[in-house]
Amino acid sequence: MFTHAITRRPSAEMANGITTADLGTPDYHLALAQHKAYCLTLAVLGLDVTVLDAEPGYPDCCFVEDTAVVCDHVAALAPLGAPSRQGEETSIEPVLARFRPVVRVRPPALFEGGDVLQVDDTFFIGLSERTNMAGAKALGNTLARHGSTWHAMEMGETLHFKTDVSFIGDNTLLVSPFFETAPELARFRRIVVDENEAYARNCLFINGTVIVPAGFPRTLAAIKGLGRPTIELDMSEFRKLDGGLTCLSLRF
Ligand code: CIR
Repeated sequence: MFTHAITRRPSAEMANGITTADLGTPDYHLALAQHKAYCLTLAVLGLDVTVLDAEPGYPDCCFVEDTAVVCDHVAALAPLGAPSRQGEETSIEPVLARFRPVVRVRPPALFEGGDVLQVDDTFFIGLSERTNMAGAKALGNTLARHGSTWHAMEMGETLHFKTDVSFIGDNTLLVSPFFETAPELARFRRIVVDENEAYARNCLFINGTVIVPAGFPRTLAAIKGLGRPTIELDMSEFRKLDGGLTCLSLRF
């Protein structure tokens, strides 16, 4: 069960965030409203939510997931792979330190939390343009010292591992076709989400409920078909910056 989340409000500078999407400029005020709904949803699902202010100079700072990996025993602070985001982790450190001992991984090892999927005490670490093998090893070895196992995962051309793979409980993953047969994921039931609903591969599983981005009816129906409670959230403004549901929080 998760009991806590850390989020950070969108930045008034978010229009300058990194993006590969061709969906237009995010509307800051709408993003604030969507963020509020997101935080409220986590609270309704039982989490104590710490909401941090946006950090000047960091247009992508609301995607707080990328700044750390938090497990039961330790929080590993990320050396972020995107140059414009390096430094976002600094102001997260004292907040995490209230809950966990914090270790810092340092460059040239690089990782971003969006590349790290935790299922119980196994961690899948995607090797992306933001996460290198040195980063995966440094993070994996830190987690292993606390009894976890980890796998480095080769990836296709996607931003983060969790852009393509998310855990929705009951031993089930939503995956892109790229991961349909990945041997490291063989023990899971895999629901393949095709290109038409690619954004919905990133869902957020919180204490038995699956939060699904609004507007992806086939993925929603597939999850409901498993008998899972679902909540839909409008993520339109974060999607314009390549951000999904998991990106907006650290959960532990
Ligand atoms: C970035 O490119 O870093 C942001 N615009 C989006 C980060 C999304 N984070 C995530 O998938 N965990």
